[in-house]
Amino acid sequence: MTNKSFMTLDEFTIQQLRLFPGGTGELSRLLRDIGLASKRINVEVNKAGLQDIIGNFGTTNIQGEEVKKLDMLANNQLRNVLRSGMSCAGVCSEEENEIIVFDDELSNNSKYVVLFDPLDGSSNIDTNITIGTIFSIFKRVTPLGTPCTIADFLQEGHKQVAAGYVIYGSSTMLVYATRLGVNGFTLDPSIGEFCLSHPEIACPSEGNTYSVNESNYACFPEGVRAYLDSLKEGNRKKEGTYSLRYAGSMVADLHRNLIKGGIFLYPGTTEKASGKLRLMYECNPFAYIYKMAGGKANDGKQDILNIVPLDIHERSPLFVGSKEMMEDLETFLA
Ligand code: AHM
Repeated sequence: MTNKSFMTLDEFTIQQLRLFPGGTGELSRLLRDIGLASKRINVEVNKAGLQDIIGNFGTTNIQGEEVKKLDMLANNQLRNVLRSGMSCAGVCSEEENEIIVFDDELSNNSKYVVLFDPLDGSSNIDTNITIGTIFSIFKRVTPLGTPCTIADFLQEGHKQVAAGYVIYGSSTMLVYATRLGVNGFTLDPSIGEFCLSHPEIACPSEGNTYSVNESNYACFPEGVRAYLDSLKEGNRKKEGTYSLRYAGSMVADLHRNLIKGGIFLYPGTTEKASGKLRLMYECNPFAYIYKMAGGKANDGKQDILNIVPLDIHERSPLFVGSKEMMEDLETFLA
């Protein structure tokens, strides 16, 4: 096999910048910073079993969930790298109670704020199953030169300027979307760079896979149950039936479905009407990525990207996937 030369993440973002002559390069710098933080997280994830970083940190987050040591480590890496990069005005993390305003001269003059789930699927850490980092970037609505405020973060998903994820799997990949499209970069450990391996990702309009925690079936809304029943009967599939694939780590499930086609469902239940997933750190970024790749996402009633957030930690049901599978689901939910 010959070694092809792949463009690095930095080279790619600089090339994209050339399409916008007035661009300041701030977004490119932010993506570089997120890339750097995730390379550091990747190192820790890779040797987690060899260090005392598996298990609980000993606290619970604002959602009442146990915080893992690696959750905290990843959170601090992202927060610190983004703070010292000075290309964003502040951040907001699933693991922090409040927004973090950087409030120094350079940061106050930055156009962007970043939201992230530092380590999604963290209940899988202890068993070496694929986990990920998810991020979302908004342009500020408050004036440059002032510290950012909560209003900069509480924006509808369609106002994201970029969103992406890093998947710590059999290889480590960074995938991000802007209105120019969705591109995937695989970490080449020999040079320590993310390299463009999956240019212009398009989600197939149909797939063979559905991903859902079916143990909650009895508590799902009727339309969701009817849709799942139809999948088992083959639904509109011409041959065979669908396969259920659920890692319990949404980055893994949604990455597979993005590349191969499929649908992911995390509905509300009779006990938890809004489900489990967080609008700002999980639903919005993936809804944006799928939309830019030709897929769709909704909460059962409306496009995820149109939800007006009221709280940085609010939850939402999530249905996201290949366009035709989503349209089919919509007929059951209607
Ligand atoms: P986390 O933020 O505690 O990691 O939870 C989010 C994860 C998602 O990655 C995954 O899709 C979901 O929780 C799985 O939940 P469940 O175990 O209820 O199926």
